[in-house]
Amino acid sequence: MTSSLIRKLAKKHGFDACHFSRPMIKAQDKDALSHWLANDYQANMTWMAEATRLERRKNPKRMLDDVQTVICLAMRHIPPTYDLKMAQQSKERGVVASYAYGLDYHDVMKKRVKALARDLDVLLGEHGQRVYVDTAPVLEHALAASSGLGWQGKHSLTIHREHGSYLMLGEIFTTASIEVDQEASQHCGSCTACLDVCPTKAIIAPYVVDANLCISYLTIEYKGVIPRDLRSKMGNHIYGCDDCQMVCPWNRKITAVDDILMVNQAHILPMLSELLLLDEEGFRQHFRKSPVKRTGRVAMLRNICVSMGNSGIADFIPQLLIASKGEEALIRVHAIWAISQLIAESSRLLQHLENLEKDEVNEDVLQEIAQCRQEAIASAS
Ligand code: B12
Ligand code: SF4
Ligand code: SF4
Repeated sequence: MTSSLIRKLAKKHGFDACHFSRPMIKAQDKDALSHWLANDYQANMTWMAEATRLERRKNPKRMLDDVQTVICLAMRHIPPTYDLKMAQQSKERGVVASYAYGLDYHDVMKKRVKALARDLDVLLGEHGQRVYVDTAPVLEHALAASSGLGWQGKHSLTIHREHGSYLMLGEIFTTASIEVDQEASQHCGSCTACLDVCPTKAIIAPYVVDANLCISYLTIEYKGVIPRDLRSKMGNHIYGCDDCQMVCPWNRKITAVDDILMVNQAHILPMLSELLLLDEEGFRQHFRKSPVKRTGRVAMLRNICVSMGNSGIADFIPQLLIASKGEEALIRVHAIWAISQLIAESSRLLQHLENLEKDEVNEDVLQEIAQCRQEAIASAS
């Protein structure tokens, strides 16, 4: 009874799914999380391995005294507006993950979850509650699966039977005891489309993603020099990656979605050459209210250089030469790599590298120049 009233309220607040679970994580999920961390699949996201946060992820009861129920919520976002082939062929453009086409979902979703929580205060009377969206130490997929919201696909994301996986998840933990739903059943079957398509083979086994290899991690969370062997596999992804979701059969039949994140057309397949021109102020303005702003200009321009390097478009070279002499070493490293990918003639490339080396003092940049030189010499002989 209470659950159906809450479901109605959730719908009123714009949620596409609302399910209920006890605050419990199964032993196999706890073990899988420990195994994931033991293998360093969390990459530089060291917060994931912090003892207190880990303990909370494994024991949701630690999140709120006397918590009885977890209300699992999902909101859909507009899926990619192109198919994989079209995205890959748009070489002069960068691919931005569809959840980032518009406003930052954290802001939009948190407001809605809080509004729903206020209604619950009225409906449930005296009770304790806390709301979470993404960043809290909550094992969202495991709770979503046990609440029946959706199963965890082999790409590790939660799939809703009708709405697919282009979802944002959030939870309300409450001390009220509400009847719970049945656990979701698995519907991946023998499909392996996501594992097969992943450009960097980051889905190292069904249900397990090594963040070190995932383009989403490399382009958004990671702020350093991108490993050389991964750069060419990144194609024209400049912010996040939807490839494993784009091939998923469960995303084929999804119905039209309300534009709750207010898509900004400028963020769909933007021109690489325009983005590389952005200075700090221009970047802030361009990505105001977008999740992209969290990644910062330097990391974003790094990603743009990599995409330019993978484009095969020689017209990018003059712009990259300017970037290779810019202020930020991180951008210089990737601009130089990109130049080395686009200049086929070794003698010309070696000349550029020699010029760039003259005034360079940064170790990472010098190392990049040395590696590009070695490769140019090897390809000439
Ligand atoms: C860290 C993180 C990342 C990392 C690591 C991703 C990962 N797969 O672990 C990086 C930066 C790579 C990332 C990328 C993305 N993320 Co992210 N991310 C998170 C975050 C904060 C934690 C995830 C986590 O705990 N990972 C640790 C691993 C161990 O957990 P797990 O994947 O659930 O692991 C389980 C399985 O391995 C399972 N398992 C193991 N063996 C088996 C066997 C079987 C049979 C089964 C069923 C299960 C199973 O057991 C483990 C424990 O339950 C969550 C939010 C949250 N608080 O949960 C968002 C979240 C998962 N991300 C989200 C999104 C949208 C993305 C991207 C799609 C963004 C993009 N477009 O670029 C990509 C997708 C990449 C991918 N294929 O996973 C959404 C997913 C929405 C959905 N539909 O599920 C979330 C839920 C955020 C949100 N609140 O909406 N993300
Ligand atoms: S988001 Fe991209 S790189 Fe990461 S697992 Fe999916 S397909 Fe692979
Ligand atoms: S692509 Fe296939 S294996 Fe991967 S999540 Fe979708 S149904 Fe499951």
